[in-house]
Amino acid sequence: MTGGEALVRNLAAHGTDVVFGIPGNHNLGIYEHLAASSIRHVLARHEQGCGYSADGYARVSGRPGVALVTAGPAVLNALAALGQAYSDSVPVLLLSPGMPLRHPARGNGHLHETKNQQAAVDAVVKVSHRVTSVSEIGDAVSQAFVDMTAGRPRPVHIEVPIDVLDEFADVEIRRPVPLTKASAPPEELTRAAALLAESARPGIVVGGGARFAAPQIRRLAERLGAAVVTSTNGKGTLPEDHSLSLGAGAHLPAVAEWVRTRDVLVAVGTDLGSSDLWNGPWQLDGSLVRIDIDPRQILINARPNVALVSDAAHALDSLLGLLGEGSTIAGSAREATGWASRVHGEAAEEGALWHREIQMISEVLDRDAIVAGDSAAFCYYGLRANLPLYEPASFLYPTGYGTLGYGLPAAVGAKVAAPDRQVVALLGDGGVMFTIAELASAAAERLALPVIVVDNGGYGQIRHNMHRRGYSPLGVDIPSPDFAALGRALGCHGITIDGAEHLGEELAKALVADRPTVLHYLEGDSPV
Ligand SMILES: Cc1ncc(C[n+]2csc(CCOP(=O)(O)OP(=O)(O)O)c2C)c(N)n1
Ligand SMILES: [Mg+2]
Repeated sequence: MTGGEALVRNLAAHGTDVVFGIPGNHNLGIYEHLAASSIRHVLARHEQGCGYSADGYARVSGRPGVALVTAGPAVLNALAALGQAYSDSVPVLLLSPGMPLRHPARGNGHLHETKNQQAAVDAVVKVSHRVTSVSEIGDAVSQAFVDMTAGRPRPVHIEVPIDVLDEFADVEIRRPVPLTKASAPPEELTRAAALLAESARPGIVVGGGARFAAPQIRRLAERLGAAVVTSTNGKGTLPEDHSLSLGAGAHLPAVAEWVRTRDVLVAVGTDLGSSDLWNGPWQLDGSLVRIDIDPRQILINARPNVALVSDAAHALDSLLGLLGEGSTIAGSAREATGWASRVHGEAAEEGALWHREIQMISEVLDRDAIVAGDSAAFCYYGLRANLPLYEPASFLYPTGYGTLGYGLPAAVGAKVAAPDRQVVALLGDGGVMFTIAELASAAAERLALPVIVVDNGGYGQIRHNMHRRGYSPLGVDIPSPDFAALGRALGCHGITIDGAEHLGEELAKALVADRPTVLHYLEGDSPV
């Protein structure tokens, strides 16, 4: 078979059922076989969209998301999305053609020639692998899936030279490599359990790395009577109406104080990064037990007293086993709920301006709803710590890398992965313009996807920061297009909403509509 067929058939053998792509001349040898396969193709309208949709698909399905683009500019267009996936530990596979093996000369003006495409991608992802023969493709796909899923999930790239795509060879279709999950050494687990058994004021911090350990997080919290705070990516891992939930406002001063006063803090699958904590590293007077699949990460930002290099669910199952049945320490649970009301109070103050909007949205959403956001004030000051979510990986947000334009295409990927769950995209008027073309992708797929554009007339946060630095804002006051009309032009429904009172009702309609709906929400008093 050809290199193109080998690639498609090996992907299918590794469980790929959807590809987010854009065809071009150089990847025709892949598309030919994709068309003949059972893999679904979802057309994006810009390669950034391919990458963000694959990211949203991966976060929600728990399986790698695949983006397929052509060479050169198409690959570079996808790089911001790969950077986001890297920073948030999301398994995304970028497939692209590359310059031919028998490239006649450097700089010969070949269509899409990039000085060093593979090196450009390699600088951003875990590994960029340029294969050099058809027979290598099966192993390359297997290795890519191992790189994406064996340890810390990360994006990878496979580049197939254009001439290899059309070359014939005997090919074996590979099966996925069976993987075992890493577990921590028993003596380290015993040390951690001993600390916890003695603890009077335990606490738990949960990141995106705990997304497959939600039942264990809940059991540990209830066993210890420990409150749980999550990072943005961990939001919803413990249902946010649980009495032990402190929510996802890890940056709040009350959370920093709660952390400082824990005698033992268990941090699970979180890098404790400044993009979550905002106000510098936490002060920790007690002991830190850290669980992380990545032995390099486990030392960063806070050095643990006990380091459990392990799959999160494994380590927590072992700790629960060692702690035994026992009953919740009543005093500690009471203390935890006291902290919860303090933290929720601070969060509500910070998000006060959007209180009604958030309440309206919350009333309409099911418990397993998925919300995709962007780097907009409404998302990070409003939704993050104030919109209750109840499932792991239900808040799709560009945390560490902070790229704009993430939310809409990520929501497309999420809705493709989970068509029966409610998915809502919530973005700023500035951010949505970065990937507005993906409305057309969502419309073509007939996705019942509400896209709420919160319009404060420009780059609100940046405007605010310019004011703070004492100069006249430049390049931040942006006259908005008629987003509703723009949505309609791209095949969606579109309405303009002035005032919170209609938001809930319009959102409810959009969630069951026959296509996406742009809800252009004119914000009254913007804080930024
Ligand atoms: C790709 C990218 N380019 C630029 C920025 C810088 N940036 C951060 S927030 C922001 C303003 C976003 O405006 P909007 O989406 O309307 O949200 P608002 O601040 O108004 O709430 C900008 C330009 C970024 N984060 N990502
Ligand atoms: Mg704005």
